[in-house]
Amino acid sequence: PQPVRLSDYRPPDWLVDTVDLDVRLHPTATRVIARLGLRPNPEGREGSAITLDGDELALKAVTLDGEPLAGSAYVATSSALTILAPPQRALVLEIETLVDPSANTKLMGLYRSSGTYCTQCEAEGFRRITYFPDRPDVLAVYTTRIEAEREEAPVLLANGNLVESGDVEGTSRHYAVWHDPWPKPCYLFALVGGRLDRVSDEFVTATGRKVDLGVYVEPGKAGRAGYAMDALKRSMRWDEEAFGCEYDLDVFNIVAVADFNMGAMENKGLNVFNDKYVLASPETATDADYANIEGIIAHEYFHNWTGNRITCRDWFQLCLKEGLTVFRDQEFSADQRSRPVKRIADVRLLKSHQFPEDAGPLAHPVRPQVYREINNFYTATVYEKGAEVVRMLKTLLGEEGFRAGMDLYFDRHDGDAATVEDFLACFADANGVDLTQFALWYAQSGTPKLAVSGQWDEAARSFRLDVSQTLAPTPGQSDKQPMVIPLAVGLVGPDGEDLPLVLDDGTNAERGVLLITQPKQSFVFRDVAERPVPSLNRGFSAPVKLTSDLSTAELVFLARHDADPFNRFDAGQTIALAYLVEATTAARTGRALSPPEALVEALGSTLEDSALDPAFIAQALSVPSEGDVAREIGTDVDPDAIHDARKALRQTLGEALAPALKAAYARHAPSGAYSPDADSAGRRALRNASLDLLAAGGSPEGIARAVGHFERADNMTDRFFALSVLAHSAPDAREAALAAFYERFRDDPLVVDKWLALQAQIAEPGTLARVGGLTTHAAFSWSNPNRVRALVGTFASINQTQFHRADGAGHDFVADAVLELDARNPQVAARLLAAFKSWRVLEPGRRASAERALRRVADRPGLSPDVSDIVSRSLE
Ligand code: BAL
Ligand code: ZN
Repeated sequence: PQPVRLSDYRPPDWLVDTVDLDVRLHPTATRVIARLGLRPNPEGREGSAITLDGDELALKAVTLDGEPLAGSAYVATSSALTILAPPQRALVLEIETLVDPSANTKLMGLYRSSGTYCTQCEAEGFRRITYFPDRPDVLAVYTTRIEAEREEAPVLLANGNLVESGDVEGTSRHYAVWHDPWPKPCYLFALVGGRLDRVSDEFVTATGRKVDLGVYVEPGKAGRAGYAMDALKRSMRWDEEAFGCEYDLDVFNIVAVADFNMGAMENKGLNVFNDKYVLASPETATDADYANIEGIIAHEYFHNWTGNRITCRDWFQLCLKEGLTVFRDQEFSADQRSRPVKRIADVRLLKSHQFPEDAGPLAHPVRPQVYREINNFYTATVYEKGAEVVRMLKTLLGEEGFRAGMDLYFDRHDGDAATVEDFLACFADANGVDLTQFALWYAQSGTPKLAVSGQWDEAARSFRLDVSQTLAPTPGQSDKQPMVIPLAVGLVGPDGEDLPLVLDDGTNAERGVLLITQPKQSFVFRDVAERPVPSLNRGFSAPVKLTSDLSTAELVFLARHDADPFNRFDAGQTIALAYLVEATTAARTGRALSPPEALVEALGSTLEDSALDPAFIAQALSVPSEGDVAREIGTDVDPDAIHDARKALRQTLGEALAPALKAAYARHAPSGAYSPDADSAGRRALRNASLDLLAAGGSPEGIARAVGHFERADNMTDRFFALSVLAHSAPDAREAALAAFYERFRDDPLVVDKWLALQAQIAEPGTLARVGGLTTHAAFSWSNPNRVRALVGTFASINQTQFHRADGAGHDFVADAVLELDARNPQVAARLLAAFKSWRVLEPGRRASAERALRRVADRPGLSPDVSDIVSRSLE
């Protein structure tokens, strides 16, 4: 496909004010009649044709102002319908098309999931329903009539409010008419038809609007939708309180479907969800599942203002709604749960998913300048780094300044299709600041590196921090400019208390934040009578890779005393990471390695600090992943050596900390029935982390404890965690436990996904054959994205030793899977292929096999635009 460039943006030539849809559902021949109220755009090109996008549509009829159009008056191709020489005035174009929802395996446009008709239109799926100017800056008011067999689809839903419903006289069919008064781009269109159960509730908004809430699920699953409904109501209240955003329709519906490319979709008033992010019960969902449901329900709801009321001018502005909405859902979850633990989890996700993206061939700015396939830009960079950029704005402007900017954004741009410039201008105007340099965060890709060193001058009673920033070249960007980096810092005195941060000019570092804007800068703090330990990038105030001259002893000190919980956690991780890098080299060279005493000391203190939140301790006990270590090493990576080093470290920690771990395990035994609340989840997390380290060495005692934990578990969190411990650490107990688990949950696809994913992660040579075998298991299907992601996606993204097998068979397997999937579902195939994103850092043998696999994919004729884009960028 031809590249699309931001610099080529032009306003649409024609606007659509109203869309009246009549959708007659049929399993293989759904008839769509679209009546579009069009008018020339005063800002478009004069006298232009009407060009509408299309994809896999069968055109049946076209009329203009009620008159059939002569064949010579339009051109219809597979990708466009062009009305030639239309009158340059307001007109009504009616288009009749046929689509086949049952044949739609791409899950874009109108398709069927377990018999339910549903739609997915973002980014460019609406053109698979009818011909339309499929771009986010064309906003229209939609009225949707849906008609279906009553027996097949008793529930008929679309955006907005229900205005009419009834039987189609003399037939077995019925209909419903929905009207959405809020103008919206077509990517927010949705309809659903099916046999579904409903969980009902209501919400009264701050100004007294009563909203009917519905969560629709497959028959028999309503008992598992209660938590999602509860999360929805909490989200609605929170958005009023935190941002003054109130809901604006009489109805808000959520529909859970089993086949879905994404996590969920924020269609106006009718969110459609992957059922993985709706359905939960103590027996089937883990604490992490509950937290994800809460976060994603909130995310999609929050889009109602950041995405729907204010949408994006073009797809380059995707971060405008996604980064901002991720930031908002992160804040919501932080308020509902433990703020420090949420921050730790978010940064872990950023580092594990976004940092490698930013460091490899798929690196792109938060706002890309060019794309060949927009589906490939729903990335960790746009979402997670996009959220970090918004967070930095808040750090720079403070709570009130940030809120003032958001208020102005909602005020100024309600109803608009906006840009990143519009967004930043609101913060600049509301605060009287210049954000020109800050805007580089949207334009420059790559993770900035920050090197910091400190010097205490005893005689002058001062402390100097020298900071330098660099940003390495990334694809398409060889020269970089210095970024604005808000660096939150503390100076921790010998007693563990923070010292005042008075700069040498007598000013205070505002809110403890140093503003880095130059390649090199120094900051001198005065009245520093004793040697402090600097705590740097507190709360992970900027998404940078920071190196410092802190000694291991100073890191241990911070792990014990830092008032900033994130840095307290991070100090331990930094010690562990440095040790793992050294241990990896030792594993490859056969060199001797000293024991990890500093880490044992730091974690020992953490475990024994009764003032700490158990969820925090659990995070601290979780040593950096194999991917984290690979990224830290950065070149000539040998995944086997990393795995061996990490395994040995976990075993050593389990042994050295055994008494404290056993005590923590015993102290956090369950008391009472399962509850998904954060405190209870934190206790389980610490108990399970203790169980895990105690079993890491495979000792009979540790394994027996895990077997008992598995057998006695009364909830999925404990049961699955114990199963994971057995799968990874107890080859002899593994198979029986896996079989028992499968037998118990074989009829529950979402739980079977856990079973598939766990087996895909086992770091043993037999795993590839196991995963290959599972692709023919009755529980697996190439058609369901959740199954594919659970089995093949987990193998490729988590199992570093087996995906990157030295014989190349792991790479070949994933390449074959990509090719198998591509004809069916290009989006899922492309996402899977992106697992190769760090291939260039591998040692030469593995690098060569990854390249061979990528070239084999690239050479396959007829690749989808999605896969072709990822493979060509990966090889560039
Ligand atoms: N807009 C796509 C799904 C999401 O980010 O909410
Ligand atoms: Zn989103």
